[in-house]
Amino acid sequence: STLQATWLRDDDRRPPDNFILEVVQRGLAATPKRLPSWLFYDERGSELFEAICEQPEYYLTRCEIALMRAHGAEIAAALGPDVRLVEYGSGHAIKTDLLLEHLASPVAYVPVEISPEPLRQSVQRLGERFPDVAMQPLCADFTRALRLPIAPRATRRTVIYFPGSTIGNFEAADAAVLLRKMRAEMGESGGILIGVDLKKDTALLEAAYNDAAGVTAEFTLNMLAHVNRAIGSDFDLRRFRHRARYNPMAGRIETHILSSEDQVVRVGRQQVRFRENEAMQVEYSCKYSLEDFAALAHRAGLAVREVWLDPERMFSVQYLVR
Ligand code: AVI
Repeated sequence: STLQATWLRDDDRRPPDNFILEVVQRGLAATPKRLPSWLFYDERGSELFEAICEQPEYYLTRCEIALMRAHGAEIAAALGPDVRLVEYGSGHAIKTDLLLEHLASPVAYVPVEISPEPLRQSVQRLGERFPDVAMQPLCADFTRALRLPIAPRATRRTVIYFPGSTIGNFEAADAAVLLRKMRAEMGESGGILIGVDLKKDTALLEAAYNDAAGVTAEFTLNMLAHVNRAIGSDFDLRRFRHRARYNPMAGRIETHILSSEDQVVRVGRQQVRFRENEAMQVEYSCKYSLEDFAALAHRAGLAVREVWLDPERMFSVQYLVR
């Protein structure tokens, strides 16, 4: 195997330990209260997200996989030979096999993931399955400037792979900033292969974020358990609940944590009051039409070269170039 010893970890740029406390206190001081969605992803949160992907109502993963199966060869042809693939927020890299297996002579795979354990497992698995592809894992937060490992000499282009519609979790202005950062990282001849969820019937969208088994609700409330563990706050999960609704004007699912009663929560040295039914915003999942997304790409100095859709036209995978 060509599994390289490049186990890069941006320890020197790791946020200070009180970073989460500062973020939470700032979010709770805002009106309305809000917490950033990256706080979902502790170990339990990542497990719950994987369970969400298996819920019948959460069509995103199913449709994207069907799409990659149906169009893998065309997608690979668009990317061309000798690609270095950089995957943002790779997690367990469940869709990556479908891409690597079709690519002509892929040179290297660089999964960028903040959680070390899924990163280790995915390079182990993919390294065994694709022994000719150099595995260059990078343990880092993909929203920050990345120090990508040096590309092997045979690399013809760098393609950034960003599946799952994670771009939807960024508000438009932040999404444009992130796409611009990718544009710089992929270089002149590079590209971005990105999964983008599409606008559709409100009932289907809302069902996807309110599964009957309650996995999404558990995922949402786990944010409070994560915060409690990280900063010693005393959120009582039984006194809050999950709410996800589609806002058609903004074109996004808006997820809130609602306080079921009037209560006070200790956060660091502060006592924070929640009114009954007060809603704290924790996630946006933006949905795009093909035109909306082309306009966003344009704002970031990118053009949509190709779009692939699943048979039900629920989800898209798009190839962006300069
Ligand atoms: C990771 N991200 C694309 C998911 C989404 O659909 O916005 C996170 C998620 N939140 C609730 N369900 C899934």
